[in-house]
Amino acid sequence: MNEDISPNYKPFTPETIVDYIRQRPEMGDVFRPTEPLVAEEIGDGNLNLVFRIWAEADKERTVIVKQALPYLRLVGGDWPLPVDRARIEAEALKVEYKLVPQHTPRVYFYDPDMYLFAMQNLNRHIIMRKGLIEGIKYPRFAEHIGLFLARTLGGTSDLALDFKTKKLEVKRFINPDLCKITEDLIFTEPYRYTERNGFHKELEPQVLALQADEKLHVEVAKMKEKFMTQAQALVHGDLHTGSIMINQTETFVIDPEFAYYGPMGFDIGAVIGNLFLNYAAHEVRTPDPAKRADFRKYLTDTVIDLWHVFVREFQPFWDQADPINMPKGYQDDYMLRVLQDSAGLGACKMMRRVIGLAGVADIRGIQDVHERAIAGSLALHIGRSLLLEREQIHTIEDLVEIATACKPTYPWGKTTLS
Ligand code: SR1
Ligand code: MG
Repeated sequence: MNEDISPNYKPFTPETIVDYIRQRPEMGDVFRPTEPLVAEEIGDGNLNLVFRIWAEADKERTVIVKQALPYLRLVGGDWPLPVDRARIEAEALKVEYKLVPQHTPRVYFYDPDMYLFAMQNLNRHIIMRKGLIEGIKYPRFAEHIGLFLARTLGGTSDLALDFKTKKLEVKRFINPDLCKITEDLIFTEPYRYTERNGFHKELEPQVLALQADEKLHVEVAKMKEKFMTQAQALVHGDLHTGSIMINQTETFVIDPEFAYYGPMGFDIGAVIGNLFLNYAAHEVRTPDPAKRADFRKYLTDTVIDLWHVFVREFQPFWDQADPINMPKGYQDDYMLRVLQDSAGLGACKMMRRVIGLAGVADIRGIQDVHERAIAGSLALHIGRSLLLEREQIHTIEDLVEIATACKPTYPWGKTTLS
């Protein structure tokens, strides 16, 4: 990493952010110049400071300020990270807001000296991962995320942008250090020994088998190459269910600091993979078989529906395509490749969340280690199958069939390990 940080940069605290935000002219519509404001730091992610600020007299007048730290918060000062990622995130949000404002928070401003931006506070929504862990269904999610994916991926691809704009956009969103995190944490470290991996000892036999499976490594390498070389569209880059704020009527996608030009399947696969991580977690989180089957049907119906919405909402990009350059056969082949990429890339994202650094609460939050291993085992089987069998997938129903045929391995019996 080689970056000159602005000499004015300083990380804010809840005390100092209040004066700063009061002085920003862009906040004039939200706050009055001298009124008392309250702030708290609410960042529980892996990377940044996040402040919630509101008017003492009216909690509804509120903003979120997100500031990049020059290191990875999850690990500390030993892992430096470029603060320019705040610019990438703010610019990606602006692109997404133009394409799909109903599912993107509004950005008020970006400050290139402080590497922070202010955005709409989604205070009537919760992180989707938390809701899914509790077994809450979101009936409008498939429609919303299918539309978000189609508009943001189609709308930033060569199907929508002219030859020059597309290349300049690729340049504007070059994001090497955050892409390197993905290359290491998703495509490399889960498949070898490293101290950063975070699986429990109970899962070791299955992890060691994956780490010795050369056939699997070949397919992971193909996915990594795709991630590193295919500048197909502006992808969010980290579209797991922790990057989605939701309620029964609305869905917003947040946190695109990993945005760059990459394969569409990386985002679609992230959503699908995270729904299947939750599916795996309910193996033990919902012991009642009828309730479990019901919630899992919601999850698999969501996977199926979101893909169909994606295809439907992507169609306008094909309707304006040159029929000689891009005949129907090419269009069908393109969509099939996106589907198979979603399976393969989503599978890699599943396996990393079980084996590597930064696991997901769906699985790592299961207290009993034996139960956690069962859920993790199922997630690994689903990931492995989707990756190895992705070329046999021709419809989204094929994908769901492969995933739902998987079962966890129970070789270890009840244990006292903790
Ligand atoms: C080291 S950062 C760990 C993870 O957090 C983000 O959400 C990304 O998924 C990244 O891989
Ligand atoms: Mg994030």
